[in-house]
Amino acid sequence: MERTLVVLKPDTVQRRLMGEIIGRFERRGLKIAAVRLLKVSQGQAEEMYSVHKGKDFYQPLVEFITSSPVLAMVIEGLDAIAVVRTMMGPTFGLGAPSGSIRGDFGVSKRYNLIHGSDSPESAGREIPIFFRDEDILQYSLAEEPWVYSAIDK
Ligand code: IDP
Ligand code: MG
Repeated sequence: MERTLVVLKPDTVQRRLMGEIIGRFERRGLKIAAVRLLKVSQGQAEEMYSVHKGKDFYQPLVEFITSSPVLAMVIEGLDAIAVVRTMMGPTFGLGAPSGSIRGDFGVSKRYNLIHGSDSPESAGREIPIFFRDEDILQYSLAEEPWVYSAIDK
């Protein structure tokens, strides 16, 4: 099983869309392995977005992500990184297809509701910014045998 970092950004929390978005992940069969509501610090924001340092949208992005609480999660599942990215949709809400999180709930470039790791390397770097190893739980869900068949794993 693969793990990914998901951050529901300040616009999601302020617009009371957390439950709606978490519900989509649960219904898809993904497992929540850790969750935290927190105010992102300047240092955490700089680490999270280090790959964008120097770009014109970097500074306002750091200001946005530190402006108000976020909900950070570790989500686990088969191919979780790609599955979550597909569910998120492309970066800018205006062009994101209906059915995706960004396409259903937003029209903005910066206020695009959600962050999801884009590769195993990113997930490995991003998860420890928000979670200690012991905060990530291993447990089984009763319905799991009905989410994955023998040929899936
Ligand atoms: P992603 O979130 O789809 O992976 P990235 O290119 O990694 O997109 O950009 C990180 C975040 O920076 C985006 O989610 C968005 O909030 C913001 N962002 C990216 N490009 C722009 C831009 O051109 N203008 C304003 N904000 C941007
Ligand atoms: Mg990205």
